[in-house]
Amino acid sequence: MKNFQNTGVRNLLPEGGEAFYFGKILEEKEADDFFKQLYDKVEWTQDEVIIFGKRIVTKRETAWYGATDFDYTYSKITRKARLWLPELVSLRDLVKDITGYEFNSCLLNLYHSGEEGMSWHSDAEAELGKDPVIASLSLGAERKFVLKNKISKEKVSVVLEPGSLLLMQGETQKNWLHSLPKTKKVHEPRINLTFREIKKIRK
Ligand SMILES: O=C(O)CCC(=O)C(=O)O
Ligand SMILES: [Mn+2]
Repeated sequence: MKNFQNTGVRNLLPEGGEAFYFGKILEEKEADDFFKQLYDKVEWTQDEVIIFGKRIVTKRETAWYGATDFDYTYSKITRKARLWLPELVSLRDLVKDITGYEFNSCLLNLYHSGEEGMSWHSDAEAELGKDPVIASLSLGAERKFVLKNKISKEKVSVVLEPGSLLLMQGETQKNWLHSLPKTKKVHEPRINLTFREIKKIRK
């Protein structure tokens, strides 16, 4: 596990995991360009979730990309990943330069406005292995991101700026939930990229 404390990047969590907020790693113009390219080029699909046995289509759109067309299961639905786009390779490599971590897949989320968000969860799918490292890059509208300790319920929030990077590692997924709360204050879209390492590739 990598330690970023001496780079001036602070761990937001008081205990039980590590969430490092690196702030903006892209200049405004670059972040804008990536937003536009990904908005147009990514094969967005509406997210389907199963709640109490019912299939519900959410407004938020998602897409998975990676080095191979592996199968992934997300909210109980299995789909095939698409092959990296050049923009995703650039961002993946930038994230590697900054964090030292290599990722073989990326989940993208498109929130059309503050009316869309993501409810409390942890990223603990078996494919990610124990104590996954997740690098989250934000583009577009600024949104609040909240972490909540599973036992103490203590909350920690951070505003994810456009072009910024957040890295979760260690026991964060085991001990903390996270969410992107809905808000009436935001009317602009946001794209979030979470780079992940799928340990067991299924095809
Ligand atoms: O949009 C975000 O910042 C969070 C996304 C997230 O938690 C996820 O995709 O698992
Ligand atoms: Mn998540």
